[in-house]
Amino acid sequence: AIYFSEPSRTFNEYLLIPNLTTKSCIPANVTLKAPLVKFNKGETSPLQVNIPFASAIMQAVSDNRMAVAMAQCGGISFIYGSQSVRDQVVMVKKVKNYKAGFVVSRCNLTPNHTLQDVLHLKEKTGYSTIAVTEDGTSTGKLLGIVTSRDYRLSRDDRNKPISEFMTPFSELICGKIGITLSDANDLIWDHKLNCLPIIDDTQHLHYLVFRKDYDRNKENPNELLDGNKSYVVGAGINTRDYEERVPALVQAGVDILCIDSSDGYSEWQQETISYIRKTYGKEVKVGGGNVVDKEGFLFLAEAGADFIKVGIGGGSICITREQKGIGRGQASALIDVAAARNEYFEQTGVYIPICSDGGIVHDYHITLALAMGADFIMMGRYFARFDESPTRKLKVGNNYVKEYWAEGSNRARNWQRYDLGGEKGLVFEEGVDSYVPYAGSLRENLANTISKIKSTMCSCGSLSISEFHQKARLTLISSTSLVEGGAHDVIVKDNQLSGE
Ligand code: MZP
Repeated sequence: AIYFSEPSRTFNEYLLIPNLTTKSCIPANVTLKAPLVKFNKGETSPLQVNIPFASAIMQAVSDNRMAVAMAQCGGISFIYGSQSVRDQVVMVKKVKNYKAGFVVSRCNLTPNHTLQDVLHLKEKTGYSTIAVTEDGTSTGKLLGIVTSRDYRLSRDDRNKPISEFMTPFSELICGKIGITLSDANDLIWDHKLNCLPIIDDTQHLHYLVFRKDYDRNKENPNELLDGNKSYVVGAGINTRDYEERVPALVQAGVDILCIDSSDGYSEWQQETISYIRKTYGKEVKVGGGNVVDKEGFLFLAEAGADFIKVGIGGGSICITREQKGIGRGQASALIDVAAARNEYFEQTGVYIPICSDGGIVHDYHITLALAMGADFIMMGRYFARFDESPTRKLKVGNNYVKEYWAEGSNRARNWQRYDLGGEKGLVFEEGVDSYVPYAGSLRENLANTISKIKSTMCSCGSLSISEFHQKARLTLISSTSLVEGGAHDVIVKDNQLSGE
C-alpha cells in the first residue's frame, strides 16, 4: 500500500490570515464572477457565473424552480438526473422557456375605480391584489397594482380613485414569471424584503419585487428581466444512459452537463466524455468527477472534462466513508486538486475550473474553499433549507424544517451515481434521509453569505476570486485555538437566561 504522509483535513482545521487591505478594497468593488468551463490562457471562460455557487445535483435540491431562482441570483443549478430522461427534459425546458414579466389577472380595474370597488372585487374573488390596467381588461396596458397593504392604509378613503394609492407600474418590477395574479392567493406585503410574496396553485412561492430606480422609459416587464435571453441551467447525467439522455438534454437547450458520480476516477466517465466529444465536439460542455487527488484530476482533464468536481464522502448526508471506507477530508482534497490544476495550467495553458462539492457547514467554509483554489462551490444542505428547494416544509417540534435526502439513500435510489458496472440497482445505502432547519428565501440568505465572503476577501486584500487564489494565506489551527475562535469564558446571554 501507499500511504499519504499528511492527514486528511477538513475546512474546520483552517483559518485565513489577513493581508493588507488597501482603501480601494471594499466589498462594493469585489467581484465574485467565476468560470464554469475550461479556457485557454489569456482568454475568458465561455460560460461564467456571477456568484460562485451551484446547487447540488439532487432530487431534494435542484428542480426547475430552484434553477430559475439560482439563475436570477447569478449562480447555477444542475437539475438532478435521477429521474427519467423525459422528466428531466421537461424541467430543463421549463427553465429555458421561463419568461420574465407577469400576466395580468382577469379581475382588473381602471385607475378611476374607487377603493370601494377594490374591496368589492376582493370580497367577490378572494384576491387581495388587484391589477390596474388602462381599460380594465386583462390585455390592457398595466398601470399598477393595489395590494392589501393599500386597503389597510386607506380604509377611510373608500371613494377616492385607485390612482391615488395604487403602486404604479413605474415603481414595479416583476420578479415573478409565469403565473397570473388571479392564480395567487393570500397575498401579504413583506416589508422586510419590500416585495409581495405570491403563492401559486402549486404552492410555490414567487415574488413581485418593487424597485425604486426603475427606468420609466421601459414599460414592458419582459424587457426588464435579463431581454429575450433564457436562464442558464445545468443538468446531471450518468455513465449508463448518456446516449439517450445527452441528446435529449441538448435538444432541450441545456447549457452545461455534469457527470454525477461519487467516484469519477473511472473509465466509465472517460467513455461518457468521449461520446460527447465525438458527437458534439467542444460545443457541449461537460464536467466530470468527483475526484480527490492529482491522479483523478489529471485523468479527467485528459479525458476532456470542461470542469472537475472535487469531494468524496464529505457531504452532510453522505455515509460513503462509513460504508465503503473511501474518501478524503474536503480541504486536503481541494488543496491537492487545485495544485494539480495550477500545474496543468502552467504546462498546457488550459485552465480547468474546479468545483468544491459537499461538506460546507458554515459560510466561512465557502470562503476557505475559494481561498484553497476552488472556482465555484456546489452545495446541497445549504440550498435544501430554502423556500425554493423542491421538498416539503414541515413542523417538527417547535421548529420548521425541510426534507433533505441523499442521492444514495433508499429514497432517491440513484444507483447510477454509485455504479461500478455489473448489475443495475442500489445494493447498499451511501446516504441518509434527513431534515434541515428551514431558513427562508434563497435570495435573502445568499445576500448574507455573499457579504461575508466579500468582507473576508477584503480583509485578505483581494478583489476577485483569481486574486484571492494567489494571495490567500491559510493557517492550520490547533484544537485549543478552535476553542478560542468561539465565544468563550463568558456567560452567553440567551432569551431564557436574560429574561428578554
Ligand atoms: P452537502 O452540501 O449537503 O454537504 O453535500 C452535497 C453533496 O453530497 C452533493 O453535491 C453530492 O456530491 C453529495 N451526495 C449526494 N448524495 C450523496 C449520498 O447519497 C452524496 N452519499 O454524498
